[in-house]
Amino acid sequence: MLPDKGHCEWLERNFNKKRNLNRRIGVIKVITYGTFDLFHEGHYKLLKRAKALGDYLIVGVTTEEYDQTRGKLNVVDSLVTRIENVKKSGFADEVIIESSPGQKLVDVKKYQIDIFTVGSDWIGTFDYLSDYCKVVYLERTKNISSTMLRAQKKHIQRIGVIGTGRIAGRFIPEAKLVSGVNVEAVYNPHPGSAARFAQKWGIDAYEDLEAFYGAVEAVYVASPHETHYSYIQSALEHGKHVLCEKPMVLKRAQAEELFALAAKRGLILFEGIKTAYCPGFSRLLGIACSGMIGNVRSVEACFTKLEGPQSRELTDPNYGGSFTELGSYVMLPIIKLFGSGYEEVRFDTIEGEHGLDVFTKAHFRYPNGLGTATCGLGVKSEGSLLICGTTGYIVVEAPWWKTAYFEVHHEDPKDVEKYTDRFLEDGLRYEISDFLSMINGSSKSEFKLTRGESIAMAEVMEKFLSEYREG
Ligand code: C2G
Repeated sequence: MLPDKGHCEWLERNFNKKRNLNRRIGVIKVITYGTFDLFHEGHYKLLKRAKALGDYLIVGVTTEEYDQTRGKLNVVDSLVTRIENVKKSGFADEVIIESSPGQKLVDVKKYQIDIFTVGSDWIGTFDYLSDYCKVVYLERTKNISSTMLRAQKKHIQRIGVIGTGRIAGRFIPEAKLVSGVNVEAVYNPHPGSAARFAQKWGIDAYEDLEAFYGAVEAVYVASPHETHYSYIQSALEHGKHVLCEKPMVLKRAQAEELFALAAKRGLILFEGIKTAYCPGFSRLLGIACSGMIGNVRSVEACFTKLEGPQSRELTDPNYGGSFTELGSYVMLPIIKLFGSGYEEVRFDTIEGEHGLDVFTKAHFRYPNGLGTATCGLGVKSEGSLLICGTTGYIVVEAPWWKTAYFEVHHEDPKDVEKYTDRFLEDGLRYEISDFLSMINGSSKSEFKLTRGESIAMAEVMEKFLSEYREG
């Protein structure tokens, strides 16, 4: 039974009475929350500062289930270990468990909290609690040295970002949800760009590439397409693992050379096409290959995104256009399902200003199947994916590249199976998590986007550019 209004008011009065009593006897109660996985000095300093805000510190440690619902990936330590580490810090007077999203408000009332605090990476998120207690955001620790973790034989990968555009800005909050990585630095050679970006995200700025490489162990390349090749090469030569935004490179030989260099140096090189790593897409491929729709004979993928006429995508005469921008996505299901050995690929395009393609269809012919990859920056269409087989078809709801819902249909229109998966926020956390597992020696994610597949996509990009730009 829900408590009635009168009861709620009584509870409220009672909480306030107890809180006033706390204050009269001079006890200031502080509460904070976290996963506290791979306990490091960022956590230690946060707890120390939290304790210094008052007299009695309560720490809420998240359960595995709650972390899963809020989309935090790769949590390594068990709840018991994480609680023990919080206790060992010596700052917690009481440890509680956080198991659901609405719990903070309930706890603040239940424990008569005076101050709620978390790190500055959460600024604004918990302002709603300020009706009940003071809300303090403590400065997050930027760089985590591994001293504390070395003692536990664990390690957090220090990642640096090359480039400061939109996608780089999406990467940072997503990386925060992957336990075991810490984004610490950003590089951009243009004066002021790195500093502005770093200020926004609380990381270090570099305009000097050597110094940047000195500060990190792995890099995320999110610079303009044509610069990927040289950044990947220099990062690998400096011994850094590389996660590169799509399209990784624009020539087959470059992709081959870079994968060979990474292998020689024992480093991971990973093309970041986010769809390839999201749970729904993996399930979709599994079903398509399982024989549930017979043998796959046709794949049609479409991705359109309208861009303003002044955007880089529609004005850069060399590397703008819809296929360089979106082609990796729409090629992905075709190459995944039919392989890299297409017999023929040909392109139809509609050109806009600057000689750039605003709408492109790439037609793939395989010995036993056909693929159509459609993309547009100046023509809008349904963002659909249709996979046709000899006994049925799969239709993925738009936007299919954030695979969340799809249906398997058969000859009988009533015979439909429905599948739902989660694709959280910008979805970059899945590729970051797989990149990290590969760095840590697991090859379980390698099949999601193989070297051969990345090389085949670079080859198609090269063909397209040689026909439509250089040609
Ligand atoms: N923290 C920090 N510096 C770091 C890393 C983390 O100050 N380099 C802080 C976080 O801001 C948070 C606490 O340490 O206040 C715990 O961090 P996490 O374990 O990453 O937990 P988080 O995902 O931030 O969860 O309900 C959970 C809370 O919302 C916080």
